[in-house]
Amino acid sequence: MMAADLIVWHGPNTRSTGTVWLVEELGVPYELRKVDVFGGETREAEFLKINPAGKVPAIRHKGKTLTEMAAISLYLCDEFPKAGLAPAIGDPLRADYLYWSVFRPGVLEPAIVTKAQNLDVDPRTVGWGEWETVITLIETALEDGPYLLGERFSAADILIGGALGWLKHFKLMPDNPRIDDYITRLHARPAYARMQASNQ
Ligand SMILES: N[C@@H](CCC(=O)N[C@@H](CS)C(=O)NCC(=O)O)C(=O)O
Repeated sequence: MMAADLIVWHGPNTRSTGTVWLVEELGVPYELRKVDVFGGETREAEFLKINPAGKVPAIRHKGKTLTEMAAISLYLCDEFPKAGLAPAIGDPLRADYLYWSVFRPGVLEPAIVTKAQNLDVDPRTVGWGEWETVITLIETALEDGPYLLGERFSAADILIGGALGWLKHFKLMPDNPRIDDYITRLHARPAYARMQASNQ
């Protein structure tokens, strides 16, 4: 059997679930390399050669290693455009797609950590603002359709919806009918179920 051109380093039940979900949605062959994050493997010399930051996800494609889940998502959707997970350059939805893809690490992630760890920050001096604002922005985007881009599912839903799913799981977010429906809709996707198998 030929080696897959795409390798995904994944720590079961960590942020890299989003990358596995993405490649399952893309429907491309890949080799899954599991990393024991909770056992400390990400801090070992062998893994640090792959990602010196000591974090999953990481991918290797065409001999090039890439880390950071949002960068990986943007890269893979452009490399595998047939899956239609990214509006093409020139499509008016491209702007929203880029906005939400960058929103995950730039705004949502730090807002989650600030809230979860009860950190005291001045919302005017940090780049992500207040928790309520962040959630309202997502809720408002979902007014126009089942997904962040309206009727169109995209890789941005995996980035944002993936984080929201973790928030619900860890009971960090109160009930919110629109966001709860969104998470349920995303979790019903066959690719999401296939990703869950990789967590075993
Ligand atoms: N900035 C990274 C964060 C990824 C991340 O936080 N990964 C965690 C798993 S949830 C990790 O690998 N932690 C292992 C460690 O710090 O040793 C991204 O967006 O991809």
